[in-house]
Amino acid sequence: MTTSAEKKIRLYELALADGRSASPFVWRIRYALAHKGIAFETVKLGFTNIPGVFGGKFKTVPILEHGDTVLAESWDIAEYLDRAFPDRPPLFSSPGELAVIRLTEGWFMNEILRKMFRLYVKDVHDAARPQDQPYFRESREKNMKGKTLESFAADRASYLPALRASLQPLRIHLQKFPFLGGSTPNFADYIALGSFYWAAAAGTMPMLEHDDALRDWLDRGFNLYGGIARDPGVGPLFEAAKAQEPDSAGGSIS
Ligand SMILES: N[C@@H](CCC(=O)N[C@@H](CS)C(=O)NCC(=O)O)C(=O)O
Repeated sequence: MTTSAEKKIRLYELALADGRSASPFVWRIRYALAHKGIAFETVKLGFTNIPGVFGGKFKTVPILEHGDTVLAESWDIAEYLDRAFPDRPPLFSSPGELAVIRLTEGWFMNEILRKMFRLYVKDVHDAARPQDQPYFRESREKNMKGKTLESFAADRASYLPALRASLQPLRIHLQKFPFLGGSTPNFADYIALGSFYWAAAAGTMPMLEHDDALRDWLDRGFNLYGGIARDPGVGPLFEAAKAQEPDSAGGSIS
């Protein structure tokens, strides 16, 4: 009999024109696989390739294939990994932890990721493979009540303050703990970190102020598992430090 560990794992991911895998949902699973120490093969799909695999059964990635098991929906995949690999470090060490992370996921999706999508939707279009761009535009503009990506993104910088403010619960929590999961990272960290990675990989506008208190946690999180999210080609998440304004008297104020 083949054991779980012997069956190959394939992760179907979303590829941008530059070949980078960039999807907040895929990245939480990349983190989850690294957390459990599970090796996997990657299959990169453009947006328009997704209906061409598994007979069009799935509309989105990530899709995970493990032997005869194939499933999509990042949450289902995370739960499956714990079931299929019970001898590996758990993503959810108790039903209570799972429930609280599910709450975090709902909050993050509704309060944060929605705002990130608004800021970066035009960037994702521009970064997508040329053959995926018409599909991406049409599908997103349909959801934006007919507005063009350009008009939707035109005043996007004015939405930054609201996004930054909505990250405050993370900052408060991270004053007390190194990770959202406490002393070690858990799936809540991966949900958030995957989204920040995606914004940096596809975005052209830094999301956070230079001195944002999330910096240390983001550094720790991107460095996990041998620097899983360290990619020198990815854009900055932080604005550059503002140049020191010389005061009008030309001297320092003591
Ligand atoms: N609820 C899904 C969402 C996945 C999702 O929206 N994936 C996007 C990539 S970020 C996708 O595959 N989109 C395909 C499309 O828009 O056609 C999950 O958690 O896995």
